[in-house]
Order: sequence, then C-alpha cells, then structure tokens
Amino acid sequence: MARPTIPHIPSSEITPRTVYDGRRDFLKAAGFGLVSGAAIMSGLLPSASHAAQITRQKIERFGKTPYGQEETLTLYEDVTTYNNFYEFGTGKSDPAANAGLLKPHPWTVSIEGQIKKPKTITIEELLRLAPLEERIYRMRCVEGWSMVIPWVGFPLAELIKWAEPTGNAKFVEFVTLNNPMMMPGQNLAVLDWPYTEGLRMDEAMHLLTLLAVGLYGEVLPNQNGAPVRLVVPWKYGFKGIKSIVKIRFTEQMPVSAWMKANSREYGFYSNVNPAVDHPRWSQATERRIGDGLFARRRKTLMFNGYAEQVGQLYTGMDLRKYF
Ligand SMILES: Nc1nc2c(c(=O)[nH]1)N[C@H]1C(S)=C(S)[C@@H](COP(=O)(O)O)O[C@H]1N2
Ligand SMILES: [Mo]
Repeated sequence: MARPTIPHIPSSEITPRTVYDGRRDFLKAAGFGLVSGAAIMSGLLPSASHAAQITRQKIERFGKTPYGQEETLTLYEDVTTYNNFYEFGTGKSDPAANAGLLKPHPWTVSIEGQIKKPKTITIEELLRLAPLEERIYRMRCVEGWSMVIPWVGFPLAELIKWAEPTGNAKFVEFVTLNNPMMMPGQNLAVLDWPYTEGLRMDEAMHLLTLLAVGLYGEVLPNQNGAPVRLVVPWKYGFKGIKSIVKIRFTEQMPVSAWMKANSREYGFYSNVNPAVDHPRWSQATERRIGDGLFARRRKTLMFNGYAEQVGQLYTGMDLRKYF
C-alpha cells in the first residue's frame, strides 16, 4: 500500500531570508495573527476529510532532522481521526467530530511557579523561541496501539531555558484549557478537569521531549492538541498533554489527571515498559495503526525503543514501583 512521504522542503527551495521573516510567514499562514488575505489563501489547502469546514494550514518553515527517517508513517487520515482527547468525548472519532469548537487562537500560555518571574507567552511569541523542526516519533498509547507521527515543534528545553526556573524547580506541571463551551466533554466528569500532566525536570529538559505545534508539515489539527501540545515519545501517549494553557514549575511531584482518576493504574512516570503490565492488560505487544486488524501485533520495546537515549534518566530506579 502506498504510504505518504514526509512533506519535504529541499534546502534549495528555502530562500535565504532571516529566520524572523520565515516565522512571520508561518504565523500568517497559520492564522496565528498578522492576517493578510494572500498569506492565508496561500496557506489553505482543501481538506482531504469529509468534515468539509476543516482547513489545513501548511507550516512554511521547519528544519529536517534524522529522527525516525527509517519509520513508515501512520496515514494522516488515521493520525487525525483516531484520537484520544477526552475533552471532546471518549470515543476515538469524537475529537475529529467535535474539536471544531476549539478556538486555538488567540492563545496564551502562562508560565508560573518556581521561576524568576511569572510570565505569559502568546502562541506567536512561543513560535519565535526556537527554530521549528520535524521529528518522526513512534507513539505508544497505554491502550495498546501505536502510531508513527511526523511532528513539527521544538524541544521543550528551549522554553524552559527562556522561562528561567529557579533551583527549586524539580518538576514541570502542564495544564490543558478548561472551557466546557469549547470542550463539551468537560461537561461530563470523566476526569477531574482540567487535564494535567507532569514531568521530572530532567525528563522535561531531555532533547527528545518536544513542544509540538504541527504534524505532517501542517499546523496541529484541533483534535491533535492545537495550538501547542507535549510529545514525550518514550512514555505512554497520555503524558502528551494537548492544548496547553499553563506550565508550572514545582518542587513537589505533580499529581496528573490520570493519577487522580486511578492511581493504581496510572503512575507519574508512565514509561513505556513491556515488562510492567497495566493491571488490566499486558503491555508486551502493540497494534500499529495501519497494519490492519488481522496483522500480527508488534513487540513493544523498552522505553518505546528510545532506551539508548533516555535509559540513564532512570538508572537505579525500580521501574515496577515507579511505573
Ligand atoms: N488534554 C488532553 N490531552 C491528551 C489526552 C486527553 O484526553 N486530553 N489524551 C492523551 C492520550 S491517552 C493520547 S494516546 C494522546 C493522543 O494524541 P493524538 O490524538 O494526537 O494521537 O493524547 C494525550 N493527550
Ligand atoms: Mo493514550
């Protein structure tokens, strides 16, 4: 079956502009402000999906990286219609159907807690913090399915350096938008809204940890967590909190929404680990979306295959205890 290739901008086609100009183009094309009719028009592509009103917006400038070049990408259609985003319903197709209610701009992220000075950053400013790059990551949901997604973003470490946390900052907590008008799933008490997540500071600073603003060379679709979400490829998908409005540096380990909901089943670390089963099912294998329902399940790899890069973060820790 034909697989899509990664959107590719040959370096020969990148005009020698300043980075700043490039970003402005992206901001315009993304509808992130500076609205100019021509720029917007050039950024709009007809949607491939039947949800007719959804527009797809290209990201004009991002660097290529070697991450995941050997992987077969999960189809765009699957990445954007088979989602977990409980703020829009608990069914896999609910987010694609309902996330049109979310207005991802204007958008600001407030940065608080153990930092020199609390700040708020607009999505436009955030996009200027570091050059955007594309990274293809394997993603593993705790439910037992996996995907390969070409993200566009930059390392969370860049934002953390800009935020200037104090020496007391040991963890980072993330919070999703809390707005039942835009997120109708929040009218149901499935989770204690807003959705929250957390990382230890060294996990947050690890260069594999991304703040993503796009996928497949385009601005994040709402159902994938527009306008900005976390991507931590060695952890179960639920650590990848979507539509972030707050980042808080803390001394104490944050309690995530899933820990609150069920601390027996969901711990703070949530590292992909085929040797530590979920209390209700095995984590030894996974179904790669796109392989077909009758395909053999794949073996799940320690740290989702990123052990070489992240294993040392956990030396000496009992990963059965710190699951
Ligand atoms: N705010 C929020 N973030 C969330 C979720 C959610 O329900 N709400 N679901 C998580 C889970 S379980 C997964 S597997 C990933 C799915 O991301 P994707 O739909 O972009 O593949 O998002 C994570 N981030
Ligand atoms: Mo998940």
